[in-house]
Amino acid sequence: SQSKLTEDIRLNQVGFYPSGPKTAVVVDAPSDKFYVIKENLKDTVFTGQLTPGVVWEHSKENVSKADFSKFKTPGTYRVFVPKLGYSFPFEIKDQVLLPVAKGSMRGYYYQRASIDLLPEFAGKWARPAGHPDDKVMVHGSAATATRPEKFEISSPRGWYDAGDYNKYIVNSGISTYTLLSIYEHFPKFADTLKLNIPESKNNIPDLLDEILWNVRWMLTMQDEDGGVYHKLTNPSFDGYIMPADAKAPRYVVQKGTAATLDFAAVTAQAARVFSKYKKELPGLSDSLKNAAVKAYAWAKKNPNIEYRQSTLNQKFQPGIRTGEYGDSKFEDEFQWAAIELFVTTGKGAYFEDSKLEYSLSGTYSVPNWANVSTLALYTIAQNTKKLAEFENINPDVITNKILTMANKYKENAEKSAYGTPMGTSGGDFNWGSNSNAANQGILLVQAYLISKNKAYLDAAQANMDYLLGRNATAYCFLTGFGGKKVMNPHTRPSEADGIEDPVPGLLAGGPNPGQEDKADCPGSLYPSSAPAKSYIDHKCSYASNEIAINWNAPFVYLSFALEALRGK
Ligand code: 9MR
Repeated sequence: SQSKLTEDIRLNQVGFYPSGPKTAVVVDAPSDKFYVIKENLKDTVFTGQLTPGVVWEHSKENVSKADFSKFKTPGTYRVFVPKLGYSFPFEIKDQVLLPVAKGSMRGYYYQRASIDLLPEFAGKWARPAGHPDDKVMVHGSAATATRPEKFEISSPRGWYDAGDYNKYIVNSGISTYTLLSIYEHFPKFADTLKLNIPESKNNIPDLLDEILWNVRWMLTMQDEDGGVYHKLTNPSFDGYIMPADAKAPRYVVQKGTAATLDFAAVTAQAARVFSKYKKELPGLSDSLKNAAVKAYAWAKKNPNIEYRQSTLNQKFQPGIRTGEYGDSKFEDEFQWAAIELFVTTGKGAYFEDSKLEYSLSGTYSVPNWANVSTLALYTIAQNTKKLAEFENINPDVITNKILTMANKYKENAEKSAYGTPMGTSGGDFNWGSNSNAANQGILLVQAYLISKNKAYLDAAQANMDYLLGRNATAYCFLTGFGGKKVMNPHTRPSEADGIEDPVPGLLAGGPNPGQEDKADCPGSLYPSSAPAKSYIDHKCSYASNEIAINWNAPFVYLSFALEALRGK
C-alpha cells in the first residue's frame, strides 16, 4: 500500500523554482515524516517533518504541511508519505512556470472569433472560423443608434468570453487590461516572448499581437457618439456546437456607462502601450487615445446607464438571455477610466476627476469584472512620477494602500492550513473563485514591486501552487497541465470537437459553493458543499468548471510575473 499514487498529498503538479518556496499539504497524515523521492520511486533525496494536523475551515480537512524549500536540486520528483503513498510528480528547475505562462496566454488564441485556427498553431484543436460578425444588427436600433438608419455594424474579431460564444465589453475590460499590464510591468520579458500564433513573424511582440485581436474588436463596439455597446451576442446561448456551425443572428446591445468606461480605460492604456509601435501600426495609438477620450466624454454625459436585461427585454425584441455582466455602481469604473486617461494624456483634469485623493481612505478590494477601482491603484502606483504636480497627494499614500491590502492576504497565507491567501475574504469561494486566487496573486506581486519584500512574492506563489494542485480538490486547474487534469470544462468547442483532451491553457472557474448550476447538473455530482471542495469536473458545471477570459488573464499575469521575477 506504500507504493500507490495518492491524491491526499496536495501540491503544485507543475513545479517549483530551485531557490523558491516548496510546500505540499497532506490530508489526515498517518505519519509525521515525509520524503522527497525520485521518479524511480526508490531513491530518497530529502527527508522532512510534517507539521501537526490542523483543520482548514474552507474544506473541513485535517492537514499537515510538508516544507521542502531547502531542497534545491533540479529534477523530477514526488513527495512520499509512509502508509499513504506518493504524490503526483513535479519538477524543480529554472523557468518552471514558463510552459504554463505561455500555455495560458496561448489559451486566448483558441478563444478567437472570426478566424480559422490552423493546425500549425492549434494542433489537433484546429477548427474553421466561426462568427465572422461582419454584419451585426444594432439591437433596438431605431431607439438606440445615433442615426436611426444605422441598423447594422461590422464587429469582427475579439475573443469569445468564456464557454459561450458571445463577446462582452465589460468583461473584456479587466481581461485586456490585465494582459496589457504584463507588457507594462515586465516589458523586457514580454518583448522576446514567442507564442507560436499567426502573427509571430511580424515585428510586434506576440503578447501584444494576441491582445490586439481583442482590442481591434473592442474599437468596433464604439458608436459614433462615443458610447460603447455592452455586448455582441446571440439572443440566447448556442448549444454545444462548434463555432463554424453557430449561425444564430448576432446583435450589439445597448450602449451603457460601465461598458463605455471600461472601454475608455483599456483604450487609454492600449494607446500608451502601442505608442511604441507607431511605425509598425501607424495611427493605432492615436486612434485608441481618441476613442478613449470620446468614450469618457460620453460617460460623463450619460453617467448612469445601467445594463439590466429584464428592463431591456420589456422594451425590445428579440429578448436577450445571454450573460448580463450587470453593474449598477459606476464610481469604480469612473475612477479607473479617469486614471488611465490621466496617465496616458498627462491632463490633470482627469486626475481631479478620478477623486483618488478622497477615495483612498475608503475600501478597495481585489478586483473583478464588476469592481475595478483597484486597477486604478495599480496603474497609478506604476506611474507615481506623474503625480509630481499634485501637491495634495503623496504617492506613498497610494502605495501604502496597496501594501495594506496585500498584508491581509500575506498574513493569511502564512497562517492558513493550506498556506494560501484563498479564504482571507468571505467571498473568495464564488463563481470564478480561481480568478480570485490569481487576482490576489497580482495584488501581492504589486506589493512586491513596491516594497521588494520577498514575503509578498512567496504569498503570490502560494496561490500559483493552489491553482496548480495544492487545493482541496487536488485538481491542477489549468487545462492540459498537471497530474490530476481538468478534462471536462464547460466550453462549447471542447464539448463539440470530439477530441478527448480539452483545449489547453484554460483555467477552470473553480470551487463555488453557490452551485448555481445545480438544476443543470445532478446535485449529487458535487462531492461536497464545503466551499473549497465545491467543484465538479463535468461539462454541465458552468458555475464551477467553465473557463473565461477574465479568469485566465490574472493567471497569465501571475505566471508571467513569477517567471519574470523568479524564473532564473
Ligand atoms: O463571471 C460571471 C460571474 O461573476 C457571475 O456571477 C455569473 C452569473 O451572472 O456570470 C459570470 O459570467 C458569465 C457570463 O455572464 C457569460 N459568459 C460566461 C461567464 C462565466 O460563467
